Amino acid sequence: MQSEDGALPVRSFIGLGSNLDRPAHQVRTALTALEGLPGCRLLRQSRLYRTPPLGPPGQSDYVNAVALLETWLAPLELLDRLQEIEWRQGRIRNGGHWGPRTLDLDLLLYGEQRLADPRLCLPHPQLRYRAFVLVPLADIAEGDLPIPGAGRLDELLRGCDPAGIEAL
Ligand code: A4P
Ligand code: MG
Repeated sequence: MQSEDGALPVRSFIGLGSNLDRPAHQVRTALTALEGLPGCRLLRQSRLYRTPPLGPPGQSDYVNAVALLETWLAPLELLDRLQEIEWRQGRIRNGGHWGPRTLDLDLLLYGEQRLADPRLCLPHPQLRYRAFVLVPLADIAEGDLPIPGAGRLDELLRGCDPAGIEAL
């Protein structure tokens, strides 16, 4: 499919995470919202995983998943749409950086684009280190998926520690 101006879509992976207010429900609701996003098509979604929290101690476990979109939106437009979904789902930030949240949507990859905008870094700078992202990503991507600046998905998976991560 092409947009009216003939532009081709880009494949973009989105990371979903929640550890407040029925996390699995938050993630499923967000997947439904991604399915309805204008200018996008939801192509694949990973299983949902329960994952140990990274960040300040005392947080509950997270539920994480990854979705693959085909999108005609520019990267910053897509980020705006993701942040609208976060706010619609009542994102509460009461734990500071890396603290608990009802919904976090991270733009992990936008094709093979690299970007260092004040509002958007691509690929997501933490992607390469995080088993709670790499494990669900591997559900829906090939091992040779390029992560610009970091290598291939299968190499990164070998270097991460999946301890405590369980499919729901
Ligand atoms: N921003 C820049 N690049 C991006 C990108 N690629 N995708 C900017 C999304 N946003 C991006 O993010 C702050 C700003 O980053 C945004 O306004 C956007 O312009 P935020 O999500 O509002 O703030 P934050 O979440 O507190 O910080 P940060 O660094 O984004 O945290 P993360 O990386 O999202 O990590 N443990 C487990 N098990 N599972 C999790 O999902 N998540 C976090 C949060 C911590 N621990 C976790 C999990
Ligand atoms: Mg975030």
